[in-house]
Amino acid sequence: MVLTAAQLTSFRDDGYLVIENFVAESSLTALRQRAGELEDQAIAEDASTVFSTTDPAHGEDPWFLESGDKIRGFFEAEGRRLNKLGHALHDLDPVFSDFCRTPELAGAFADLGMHMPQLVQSMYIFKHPNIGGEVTWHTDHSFLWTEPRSVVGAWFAIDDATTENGCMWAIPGGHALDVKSRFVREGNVATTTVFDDTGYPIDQAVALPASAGTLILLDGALPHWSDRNRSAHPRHAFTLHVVDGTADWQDENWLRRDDSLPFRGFVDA
Ligand SMILES: O=C(O)CCC(=O)C(=O)O
Repeated sequence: MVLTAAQLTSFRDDGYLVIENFVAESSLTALRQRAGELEDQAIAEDASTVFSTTDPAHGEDPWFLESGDKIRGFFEAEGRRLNKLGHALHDLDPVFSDFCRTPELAGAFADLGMHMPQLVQSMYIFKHPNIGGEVTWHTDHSFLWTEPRSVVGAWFAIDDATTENGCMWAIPGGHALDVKSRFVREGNVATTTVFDDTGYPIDQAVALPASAGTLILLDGALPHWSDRNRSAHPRHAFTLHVVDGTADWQDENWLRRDDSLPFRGFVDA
């Protein structure tokens, strides 16, 4: 067991679990360095697009829609820096794959009851000083839908994340609410279908400041948010989304894979 009984209870009750010191400093350094190289490469090639969660236009952007089985850069709206890299870092880059495929992380997902973990999506989110954008309130299930719901997010603080530089926020127990929207792809367009436009009770949200090396596990139905970076300090984070292969992945999900790159687990079968 990687997670204690108390941690499992906390995850079930709150919909999230904060685990400090999950990642060794050397692994953080390796990931930060590799992400920097990939950012430099993306900027040099200028092969990127602006990404903003406040702008639904990315649902029609081939650069985004075709990135499920690639490593692509997405620019901030201001400045020539990346908002993020996505979305198959964990399968295409050995440094990212090694970071994800550890016995500790595999054990944590096994403890959560995931029978056949499939690593479907990864993002390195830079949130650069002063320009790093907001990630609007959402649930991960809306984007990575399975029947039944199974997605769990593993969010890693690569830098210290604070309320000033854009740490995660979540609504404790919010995973018990019905998911209010779904991002549905038809052909080359993905749009959000809203089931309930009342909004999440964000007055109940709590900040989840996290020191570098912290892992936050997030239930797929948990509403979460991060502010833009209002500080002079970077807030790098890496996030990995895992679904259960025993649940049915929905073909209407925006994220598509070429047959040559099927979803994989923590260890090859
Ligand atoms: O890193 C962030 O600011 C947001 C990440 C997120 O929303 C996620 O991992 O689902």
